[in-house]
Amino acid sequence: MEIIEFKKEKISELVKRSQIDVNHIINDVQSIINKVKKEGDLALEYYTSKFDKVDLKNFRVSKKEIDYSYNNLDPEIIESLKKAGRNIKKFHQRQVPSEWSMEVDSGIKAGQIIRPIGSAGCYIPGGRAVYASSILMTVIPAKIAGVKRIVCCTPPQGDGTVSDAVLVAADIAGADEIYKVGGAQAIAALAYGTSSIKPVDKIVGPGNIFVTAAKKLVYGEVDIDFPAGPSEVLIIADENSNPEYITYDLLAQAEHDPDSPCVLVTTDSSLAKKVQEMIHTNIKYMERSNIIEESLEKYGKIIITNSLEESIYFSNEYAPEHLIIMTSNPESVLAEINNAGSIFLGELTPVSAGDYGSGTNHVLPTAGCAKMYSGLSTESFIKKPTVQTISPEGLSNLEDVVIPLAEYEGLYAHSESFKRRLNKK
Ligand code: HSO
Ligand code: ZN
Repeated sequence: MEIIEFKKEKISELVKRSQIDVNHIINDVQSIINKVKKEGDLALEYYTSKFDKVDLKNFRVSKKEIDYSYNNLDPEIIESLKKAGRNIKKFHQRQVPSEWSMEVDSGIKAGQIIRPIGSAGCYIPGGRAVYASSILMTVIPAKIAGVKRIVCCTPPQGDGTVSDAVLVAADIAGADEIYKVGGAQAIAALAYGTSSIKPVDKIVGPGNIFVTAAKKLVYGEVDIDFPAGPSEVLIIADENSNPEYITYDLLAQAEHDPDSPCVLVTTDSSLAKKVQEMIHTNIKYMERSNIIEESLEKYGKIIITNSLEESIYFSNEYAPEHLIIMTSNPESVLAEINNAGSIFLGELTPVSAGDYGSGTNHVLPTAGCAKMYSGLSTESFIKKPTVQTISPEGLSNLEDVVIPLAEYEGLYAHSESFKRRLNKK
């Protein structure tokens, strides 16, 4: 991991990391989507055989398969999933927004109600790890929001099954349907429907670049959450921070993906050197040392700043998915933070706590998207229609607004619909 002196002029260079640039694959992904749209299940069979190397005719996971997974899975893991599920549920219950109503002006009553979307599709990646925790993170908020139909899609393993932990997590979280379909073809099926998978209103969850590209292409036909690419972390540290904790927090994020960016920003150059050495010494003992080496080589950085203010400035420009504030007074730094997906305060708060079970969501915006998106939450599955009632007094109150503006816009039926009521009051 290289150590770099912070220079404000170089900020755009310094915040660069794996972009969610889907342009080079967009045509291929569009043709996958078109084929699924046209041929439905037959296209799903074709792509599952081509990409997942397994021939499936039936994509739906049966009750029998779920029961089998409960029997097959280590009881300790089942208990961990249940405990994580309880915390995630508690946290997301608190996120349910309230309905409200107010008097905007005399006789003009207006407010907001909350309604869940009708159906949600939760995508769970296969590939480099078994993301059972991601099932909890996507399904539980949808359930709490009141979504009636929650569908999960995940690629089948080589033997045509789905990992036991994923199925048990889906059951604990309350998923209604689970399908063994992955990649862009799963996103197309969720967006447009096939004879075995009915379409959904919104697709959420992390995925590889093909999934991200497909989500971008179907957006508008259905809603999506946001582009969620390789996991990333930025740590703000000072001379009192613990180099060992920092080292393992960086390694933990780097083991996700060879494109995972991991950054330490500190005012203390001796801490920087210690972390650099510790990473170097420990990397070879890690299970996933190949992935870690590649990601740290490509996007790992230790940045030395001249002040805490500069560290904060850099962090806000970087807009990391996960931000750990490990300085002496993390709360005061937090007050200055604008852009981050999820924030971890103090040296005893690792990202792994949020990844699995402190209750917060781990589906978060990456690649700088924390500048404009928040992570997945109960509100991601809730719509907020507005409601109003106008009384005779409200009509008079609005007369000098609606009629002149409607007529100025040349919309005389608008002004007429208002006038008719004025005359009746
Ligand atoms: N850090 C990942 C979530 C995860 N970690 C799942 C372990 N399992 C993205 O926030
Ligand atoms: Zn993680």
